[in-house]
Amino acid sequence: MRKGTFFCIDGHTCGNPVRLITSGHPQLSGLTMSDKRQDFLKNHDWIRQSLMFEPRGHDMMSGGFLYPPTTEDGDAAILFVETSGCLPMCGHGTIGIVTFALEHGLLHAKVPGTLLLDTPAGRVQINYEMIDGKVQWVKIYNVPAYLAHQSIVIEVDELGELNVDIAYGGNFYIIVEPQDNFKGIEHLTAGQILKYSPLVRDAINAKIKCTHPLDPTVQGASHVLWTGTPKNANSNAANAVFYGDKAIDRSPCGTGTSARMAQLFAKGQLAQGQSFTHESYIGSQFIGCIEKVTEIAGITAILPSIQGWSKVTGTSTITVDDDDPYAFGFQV
Ligand code: PYC
Repeated sequence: MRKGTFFCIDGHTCGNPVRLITSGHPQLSGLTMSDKRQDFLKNHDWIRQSLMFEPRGHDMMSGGFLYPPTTEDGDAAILFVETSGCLPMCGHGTIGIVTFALEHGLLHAKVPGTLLLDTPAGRVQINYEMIDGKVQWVKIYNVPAYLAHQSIVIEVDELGELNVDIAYGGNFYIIVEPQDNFKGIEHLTAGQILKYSPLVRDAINAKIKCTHPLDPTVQGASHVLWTGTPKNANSNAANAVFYGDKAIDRSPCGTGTSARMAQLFAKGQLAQGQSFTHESYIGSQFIGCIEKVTEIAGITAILPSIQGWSKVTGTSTITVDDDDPYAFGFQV
């Protein structure tokens, strides 16, 4: 029996995959996107597993659904899906979803060039430029980002002692900067990043409980952001972001760039209004900026912006049948 049929627009944001699923949306209960995220995870997670895991997806697969706005002035809402679950916020996913939806006539801005989107992490504003039906760039004014914990020492097999910070930029990021036992991403292979990152994540989550002060459903340090020397002369910094169980972000990571700017701001190394060109593991770039300084629940935070681009690579109709032993995918 047919369990589901999903029309998808596939593409990438600065190299990292984005799958916008435009049909087969489950009806979600709840008033906010955070509530709806919980409902999706509890009652409809098979859709994510089917569309993100092999054989219909792969380790890096990431995407989302557009929903009607949950606020009066919103233009639309996004539910993010990826191999690790449903992220509260995803920067590269938002840039891709907005680009694909605008180019396919699925999103209409009340004010041309501007969109207000509701995400599980909160409201984000989008600015974009469209020429001859093609979106040239998308800029996200992201949710508040802040440095959550500083200088935590962990012990990691093979590497030894590491001193790390944790910052929030829509997800909680463990930030590893060059130090005695880690010389920078240019000194690690992709295989080593995939091997050490889960060890770093486990060590941190065993030691510290990260919970968002305004939404207790957003918890746990999920991503590991390793820093290093950029390949491009015009980049300010480079990173390799580990997410899920086996993924290194091919884009510079929108929520990771927000978290990194919050960390650098808190340490006095990046100022309000300063532009921050952040490079990914494959050398693609986002332009970040600290737009404003604010506070959430008494914590000093920044309002970051991130700008990048996406390209559509194709469309597909994905079917999920009950008699397929891998209807809900698998992970190796
Ligand atoms: O761009 O925010 C992002 C992101 C999160 C995980 C992968 N990319």
